[in-house]
Amino acid sequence: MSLKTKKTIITYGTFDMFHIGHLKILQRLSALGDRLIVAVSTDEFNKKKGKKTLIPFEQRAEIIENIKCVDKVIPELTWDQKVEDVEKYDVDVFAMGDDWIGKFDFLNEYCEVLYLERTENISSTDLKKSLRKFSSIPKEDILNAFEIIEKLKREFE
Ligand code: C2G
Repeated sequence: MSLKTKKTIITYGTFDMFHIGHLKILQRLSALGDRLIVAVSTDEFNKKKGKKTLIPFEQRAEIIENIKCVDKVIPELTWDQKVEDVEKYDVDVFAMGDDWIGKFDFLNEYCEVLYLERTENISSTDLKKSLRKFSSIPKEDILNAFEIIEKLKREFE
């Protein structure tokens, strides 16, 4: 009987517009064990989730792959792959942010299930909203604003 030495953690997400909330949860998950596997949702799967992403899957996966505390990145293609992943990678802990609380309790049959507190006041959705607001400002208005700032700057010099 082989003694299991490495504790494996798995989590899932889109990680669009990677921000501090994403980093914090990955760091906390990694601290729970020895190996952290992150399943990154593909663009096709996000369409099924009704989620539009700004950053394409390949780039989101590459960013996560290069986060120090992440050991492995796999694609998330469907809602139904979690049991298979838990068994395939011999996972000890499945964990998500608490915006998913209770949604994956069925996995308790296969491994420990945890929901961690989200980082407040930051989300990809809000970042995208701000970008949309910003990009909705007519170019002329932005140029005018810069002109006014330039004038003020000259007056203060
Ligand atoms: N998160 C967080 N704090 C934030 C924003 C996000 O801790 N301020 C966490 C979420 O709770 C989640 C992870 O970061 O655990 C990734 O979040 P999303 O990219 O929004 O993931 P989502 O699109 O909800 O995908 O099968 C599950 C899905 O793939 C989850």
